[in-house]
Amino acid sequence: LEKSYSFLIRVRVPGGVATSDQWLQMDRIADELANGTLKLTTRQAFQLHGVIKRNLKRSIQEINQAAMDTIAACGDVNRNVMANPNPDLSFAHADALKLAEDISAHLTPQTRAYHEIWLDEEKVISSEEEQEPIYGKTYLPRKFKITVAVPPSNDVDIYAHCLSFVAIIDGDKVVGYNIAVGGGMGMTHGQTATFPRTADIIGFCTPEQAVDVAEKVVLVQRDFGDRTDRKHSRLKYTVEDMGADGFLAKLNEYLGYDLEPARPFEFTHNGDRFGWVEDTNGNSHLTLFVQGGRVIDKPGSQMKTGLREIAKIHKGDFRLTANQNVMLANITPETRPQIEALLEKYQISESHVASALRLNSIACVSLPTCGLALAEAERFLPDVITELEEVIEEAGLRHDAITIRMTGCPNGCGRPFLGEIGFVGRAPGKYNVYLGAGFHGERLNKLYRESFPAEKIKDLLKPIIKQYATEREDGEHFGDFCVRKGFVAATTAGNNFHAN
Ligand code: SRM
Ligand code: SF4
Repeated sequence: LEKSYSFLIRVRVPGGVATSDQWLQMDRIADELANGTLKLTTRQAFQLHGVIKRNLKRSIQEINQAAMDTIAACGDVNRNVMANPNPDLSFAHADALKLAEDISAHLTPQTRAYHEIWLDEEKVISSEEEQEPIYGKTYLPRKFKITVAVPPSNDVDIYAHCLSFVAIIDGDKVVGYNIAVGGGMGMTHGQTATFPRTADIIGFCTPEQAVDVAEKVVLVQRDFGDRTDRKHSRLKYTVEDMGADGFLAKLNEYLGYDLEPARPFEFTHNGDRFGWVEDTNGNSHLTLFVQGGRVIDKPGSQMKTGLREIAKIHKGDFRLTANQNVMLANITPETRPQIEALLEKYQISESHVASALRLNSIACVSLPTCGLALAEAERFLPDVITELEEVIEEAGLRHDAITIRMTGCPNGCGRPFLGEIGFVGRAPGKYNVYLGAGFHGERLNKLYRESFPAEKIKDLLKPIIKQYATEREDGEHFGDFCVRKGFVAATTAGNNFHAN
């Protein structure tokens, strides 16, 4: 008798945009073939947990029938390309989504193996070079991650990824993109040669050049990334070792032309904007908070059922955000009253009542499904926030956004090193506590307490939060305050995350 192996399936959704029908299909597959929940990830993708081995092929086939796939959702290739999730609010967002889709299509592995293995398609014999014009025989040294952002929103966290494009807008036109390279989160506790890193902005390209730039950055990493040590193989180490200038010179050589100098832009936040927004076409968009990205029915809020019922009548689409939330986009004026009634009926209203602290939280999956977890995250962060909310309430900060992120290990799947408050699991019930990240994701935080007991977190942070309430400067964010008051030193660019 074989063991009952269970798997997770990650479904690629470039730019996070899924139709109502795709949502319904994912909802059904989650019920019939997985553990009955839908997980919205920090890369704007779906995950299904608890898919048992005998259901694996059927799940993947049904996902493909819904015009989605799991290709390159994992592995040493380009992963799901992220983009700000609301293309309908401006021309710039539409351009960003299109660029994300174009890059995604261009960098998708060409191999037919996926179709042959999972979709039972006929075997086609071709040489490996023919199959993979970009990745070649040996693919990349490690996973590769791309985002596209439209300022002032940095919700995709451009500084945390291998390569990002930041839209530069002039009047009513996207004139091009600034290019950021060399960001990343993962590290290993106790090994200072591994570190999170914020990306460097190295130049500017025109919209027509952007896909080519993405390809050539991938090629530089393919040819110069470290293939001898997986802990030193992400693009961030290639950029760190070559220096941003050295990397740019090599990239220009691969491009055959020079990138222009980067142009000015400004981010104001890296969280989601919750609630209703109306656009000039008369349609509405609603961003809903999904705690830990887990779409589930629970006492007090039947989010999974409610979103299913909404999908049955919603003529627009569902947009997964980079912060594990969901936007109901392009709600027509005719369907809005029905959707509002369903939101009410199924009590999907947390976005209106939750504290700004909770709305700005991310927790990675961690236990029980993640085999790399050292401590709880998704199941524990909500309790930590409940405790901190008492402090926040007393301090009069209920509506003040502070980014708070927890992961069960230092791989950084919830981008914890960019949280103004970051918790990273060390052992069951023990967390490294980090403070001092920039509010719009521009600066990493710094270690404040090592291996700290979970039950004392509230006592640790209470005095700092209270002091922040009374001593902050006008408009000062919590992370900046922690640095100004000396709780931690600022982490500046490059590898100084571990320096005090
Ligand atoms: Fe991740 C590995 C979950 C976003 C850095 N990540 C894993 C695995 C597959 C564990 C494993 O290898 O056995 C986790 C599956 C847990 C489970 O039970 O579901 C896992 N990662 C996730 C998700 C689901 C977290 C979430 O709660 O949303 C995210 C899925 C993204 C997606 O849709 O593609 C997820 N992972 C990230 C991010 C954030 C991002 O991409 O914006 C990071 C940090 C950014 C970066 O890559 O630098 C991230 N995951 C890692 C790493 C460390 C990579 C490194 O550079 O060292 C690992 C481990 C590895 O690759 O060896 C990892
Ligand atoms: Fe698992 Fe660690 Fe990623 Fe959390 S950060 S999902 S514990 S690998």
